[in-house]
Amino acid sequence: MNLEIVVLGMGYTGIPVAAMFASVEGFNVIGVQRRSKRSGWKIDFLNAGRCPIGGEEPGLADLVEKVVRKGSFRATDDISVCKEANVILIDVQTPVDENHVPHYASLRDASQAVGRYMKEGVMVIIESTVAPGTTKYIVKPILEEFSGKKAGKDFNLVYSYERVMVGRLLLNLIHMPRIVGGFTPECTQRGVDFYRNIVKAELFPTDCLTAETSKVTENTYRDVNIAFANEVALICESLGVNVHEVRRFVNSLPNDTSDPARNPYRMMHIPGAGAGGHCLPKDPWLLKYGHDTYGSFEFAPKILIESRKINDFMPQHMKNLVQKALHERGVKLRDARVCILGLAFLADSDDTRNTPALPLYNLLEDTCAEVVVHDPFVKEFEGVVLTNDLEDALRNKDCMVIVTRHEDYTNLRLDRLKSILAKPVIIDGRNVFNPNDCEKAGFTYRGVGIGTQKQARV
Ligand code: SAJ
Repeated sequence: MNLEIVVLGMGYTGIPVAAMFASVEGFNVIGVQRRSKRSGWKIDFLNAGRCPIGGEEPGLADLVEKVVRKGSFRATDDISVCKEANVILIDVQTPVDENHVPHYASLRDASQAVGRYMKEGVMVIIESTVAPGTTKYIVKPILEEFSGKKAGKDFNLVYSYERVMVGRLLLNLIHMPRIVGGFTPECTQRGVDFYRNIVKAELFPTDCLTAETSKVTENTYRDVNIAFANEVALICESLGVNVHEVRRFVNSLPNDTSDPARNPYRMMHIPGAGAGGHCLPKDPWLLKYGHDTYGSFEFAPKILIESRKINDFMPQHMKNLVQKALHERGVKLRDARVCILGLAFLADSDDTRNTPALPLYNLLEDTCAEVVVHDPFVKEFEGVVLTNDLEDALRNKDCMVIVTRHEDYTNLRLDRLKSILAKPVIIDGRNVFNPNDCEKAGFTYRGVGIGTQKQARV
């Protein structure tokens, strides 16, 4: 079967999905990317067979090179390529603004452009994460207005969300079950048949609204569980116990005693320095927005909002740990020289979207004598003193603060650290070091959720 496919948005979702479909025999894929100051460079980069996504991303760079050389994938900023397309995927950014309201400028622009060029019989698929109700009440009317065509009659409309995760983009795309929500059952079936070309896992057919709601609920579920773990971590610190031991014991309770490892009901998440990324910090607000805007009755969600507050508080808590630890070493925060390890929001990636390292950096930068950030993958970041040279970052600093669990940091040796740092002080936001080893080696150690008897009143 020959198919002309267009993917709008060459980001962490658009690039892997475009490359995967371009690897299917007979499929020809064009990636559309605006020639913006921030992302325009990706077009020529991709057409040179190179993958713009940094960090550890198994298989993606090879696949991009292969499909470009094969001639089944190219990138452009010319949106009019949509006029030849049988299938158009929309993978643009859908952030929320400072009032937690969805900012749909890219989605509206993309929908207008697709509407202007799309042909009869095309299938339009939204993959971006959106508030429940967005496909029906925002995208569909725009597509119909600009094309003069009717959804479900003259073209198919589908909402099918991505489950990608940096560091395993292709793996999740191929092996994660996928939910396919159609505007009509025919739209759903065509969507399912289409994804069957690349997805080896189960495909769940449903409608657009249920699929939209499932996506933001899936991420909100994770955000709420992380918030619970962070709240327990704060309690453990005040009690003087180690949250990671508590978590190990809590997660040891099997549901199925014949197979203890299989424990679907109790899976306490991992507390830490904060929950960043493009998804978790915004999807709870998209869920709330959908309910507030398209819901049929008033109800104020509480858990998802309080959870966001707890997760957003963790950078402040990290700063408090820095202050307490330095105080123990007789260093005032205003005189302190601090090294933050990790700018990316996730281990071994270069993705800095909504990273919890930034609010911590800003909090410390306002008070300390010097703050420098190290990251092995992030090459530049406006407004942050950043280096890729670890020794340089640590030299003569009064403390090091771990925010991202990059592999490189898990191999750091305490004796080496002691010889580089001015003061042996470690603030651990990702449980990288063993507190007892640190204290035995003469360090002042503070970790999220790591309480010591010294601190506890009990
Ligand atoms: N985090 C914790 N504790 C945990 C897990 C994560 O503090 O136990 C932190 C991480 O350090 C990071 C943030 O949360 O700062 C997000 O981490 P993540 O592992 O959720 O990474 P994302 O945001 O790239 O991936 C999530 C995933 N969603 C779910 O697992 C429900 C992924 O499957 C989605 O595809 C992705 O969001 C998305 O694009 O929506």
